Amino acid sequence: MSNNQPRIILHVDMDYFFAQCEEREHLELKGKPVVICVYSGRGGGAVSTSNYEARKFGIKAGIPISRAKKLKPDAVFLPVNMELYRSISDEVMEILRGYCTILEQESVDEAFCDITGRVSGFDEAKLLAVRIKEDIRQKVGLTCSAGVAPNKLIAKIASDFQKPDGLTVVKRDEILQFLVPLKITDLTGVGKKTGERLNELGVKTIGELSKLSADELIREFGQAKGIWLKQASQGIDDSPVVEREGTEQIGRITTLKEDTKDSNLIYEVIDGLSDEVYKKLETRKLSFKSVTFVAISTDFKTHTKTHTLGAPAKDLETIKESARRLAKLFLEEHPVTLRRVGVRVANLTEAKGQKTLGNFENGNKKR
Ligand code: DGT
Ligand code: CA
Ligand code: CA
Repeated sequence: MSNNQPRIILHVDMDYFFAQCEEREHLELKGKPVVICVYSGRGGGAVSTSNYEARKFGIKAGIPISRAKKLKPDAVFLPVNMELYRSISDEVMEILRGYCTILEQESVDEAFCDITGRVSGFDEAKLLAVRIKEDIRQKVGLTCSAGVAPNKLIAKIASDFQKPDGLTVVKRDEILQFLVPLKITDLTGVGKKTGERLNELGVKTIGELSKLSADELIREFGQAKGIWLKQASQGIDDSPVVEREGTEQIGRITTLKEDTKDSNLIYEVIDGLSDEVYKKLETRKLSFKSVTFVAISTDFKTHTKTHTLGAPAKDLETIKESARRLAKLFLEEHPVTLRRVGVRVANLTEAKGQKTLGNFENGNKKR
């Protein structure tokens, strides 16, 4: 790191993410075992994830669907609806972004936030994490688990430490006692192969791993991995939180006052959402290259329509116009009743230079 200020990193991971998204969309699923399935061509397939009710019966990610059906025949089995999970993921990431200086989205359901500059220390960081969890619960309707620590490695292990709806804070001087009893496979980056080899060496816990010398580890696993294992076992990790290019999107989604297919009502809502998206872009001085209209129909299906611009734009009109046009096209193609609608922009870049509005308009009108 370029400065010496101790870092405070927050890691957020959504609880039983795909299954919890389905619970949000289908309230009648609450309390029932829910299994999300990836079906393969020939009627087989594997479990992608399951809610905690289903996990009680031994149904977890990776097992064959046929096995899950034997374990709990009357569980609810649903196919993956990635569009839904992506749009809910965008809602979560947008909230997180509001609380941190840098956000690194690691996967659809988790992210690292560098909150160093936002809080005075770990006590305040804990309060902030509580507030973020509550905000996600209220605005998105889902629970998550969070970890707060001086680096990414420990923050990630901490978020997984108490699940679901957990919060674990590990201060610098607590790192070693936190790590010592944990299994080596809890160390993010120790996969099956490394884990097995370490087991053969009689090493089961991170505490035991930390007792091996760097030389021994390098001999076993090579220079890079050996050094990494030595450092990780002591909770040392200097990797910075970095924004992943291309993953960034800014979106707003809302539930309509009533279910409708009336385009005028929908346009009105889109205009409001476009305003909000624009404000966010403007404060962060970003341009976008694509606009997406998101529609969730009353049958809970999520649909999206995206328009990619010829050149980056940063003006409100382009967002509004594109979103309205996409909505119009969508409603013509799908005469369905809508429950929620959203607008998002993506392919974000820094709005460089002093291009005039005219320039942008010329660029954008050539569609
Ligand atoms: P958690 O975090 O333990 O409460 O449960 P999840 O379901 O959120 O687990 P996580 O964070 O490892 O994964 C996030 C989502 O990614 C999960 O909801 C479904 C998907 N996923 C996880 N593992 C697999 C897998 O083995 N296959 C497939 N297709 N999807 C997976
Ligand atoms: Ca998760
Ligand atoms: Ca995850």
